[in-house]
Amino acid sequence: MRRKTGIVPSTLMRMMCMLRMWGLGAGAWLVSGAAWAQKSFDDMPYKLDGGFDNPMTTISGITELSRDINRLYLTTTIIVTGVFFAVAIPLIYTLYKFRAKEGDDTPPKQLHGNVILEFLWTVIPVVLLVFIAIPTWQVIFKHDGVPARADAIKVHVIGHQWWWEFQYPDYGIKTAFELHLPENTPVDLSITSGDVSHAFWIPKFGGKTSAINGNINRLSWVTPPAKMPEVAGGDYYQGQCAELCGSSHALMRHVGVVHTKEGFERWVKAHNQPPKVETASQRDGEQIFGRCIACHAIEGTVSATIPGEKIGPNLSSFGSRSHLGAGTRKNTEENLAIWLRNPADLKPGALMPNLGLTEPEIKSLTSYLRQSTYKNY
Ligand code: HEC
Ligand SMILES: [Cu+2]
Repeated sequence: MRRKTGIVPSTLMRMMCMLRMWGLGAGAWLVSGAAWAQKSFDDMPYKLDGGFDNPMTTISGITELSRDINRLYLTTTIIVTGVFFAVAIPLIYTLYKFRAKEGDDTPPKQLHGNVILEFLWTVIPVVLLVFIAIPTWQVIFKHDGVPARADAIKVHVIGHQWWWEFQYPDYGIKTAFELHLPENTPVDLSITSGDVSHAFWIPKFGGKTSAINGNINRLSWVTPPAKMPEVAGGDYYQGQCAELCGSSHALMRHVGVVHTKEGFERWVKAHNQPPKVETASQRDGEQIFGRCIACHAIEGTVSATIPGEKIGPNLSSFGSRSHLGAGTRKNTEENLAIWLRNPADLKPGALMPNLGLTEPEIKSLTSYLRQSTYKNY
């Protein structure tokens, strides 16, 4: 006997009840989970200071590369949405139509070995993959195959545990954390690592790229127009190391700073000027800096004449950096003092040791280092 009514409404009711219970359960989990996450965040000893105008997002890209990648995502999403409905609708229909019915024990008709079906569900996915592969190749070759433009600014990007170094071979500049660039200009980045693998990534510029020791990966984009008046010191676009590289991986940020052309030229001219030593305390600081020069250099001072690779960031124009410790904290006098007292207080595993400096020494050093700024010129 086949029952025509009754089964559907009661099944639906049961499903609705279950969904409601799941919903309530999931809601409770979400609320308590969010409260727990907030509390753990508040209790966390190592926090990042904010203060950048541009959030890290890939969906509102500002370079041609990031827009091309987004278009590719959109194409793929449209195709897979079509596939989803083409599979889900017949599936739901089939589940309903051929469900087990009371009093009907006949086994369903078996379709094993149907050549036409086997052929179709092999060929259709192949065709779909080709439709996704073609635009993917186009984007890869458009941005990867072209030789770097002759007018491009060359920058060597080196990932270190746990900070980013930027070297401008054409300008003799070495810096950290802030990748300064002129607006509307092609940039040719050669990305590598000084130790373990890292990944360079400014989401709004697009093109997350691995930084691998002994290997150079290229990335290029054309910078967007500068938005802010140059007095503000350029537009800051946040980036973050995107490959787990050790205990301070999450505290390894970088920013792209886009200037007007004149602003960039001013930055280039002033960057390597030595700190202006004006007070007695700054003179002391300059002296004490003698203990740091095995690992750090400041252009235009003795420290820069010592040969060999330095393991710490170049501190020329350090006073102008918005943040210190690869974006861990805002670059203020107090935070610099905390850093100098014991770097690991701000950053676990920081490869700069606690140098056992006294408070007066720290005061002189902060006063000296804050003089090393291109904004003074
Ligand atoms: C043994 C090497 C070493 C010595 C010695 C050393 N540093 Fe460092 N320093 C580092 C490293 C490595 C970093 C990067 C740490 C990080 O961000 O993870 C660093 C970072 C810094 C930073 C932050 C730079 C930035 O771009 O945010 C400052 C400021 C600094 N050091 C000052 C000093 C001063 C001042 C001294 C001397 C009193 C000193 N350092 C001695 C290795 C050293
Ligand atoms: Cu890293």
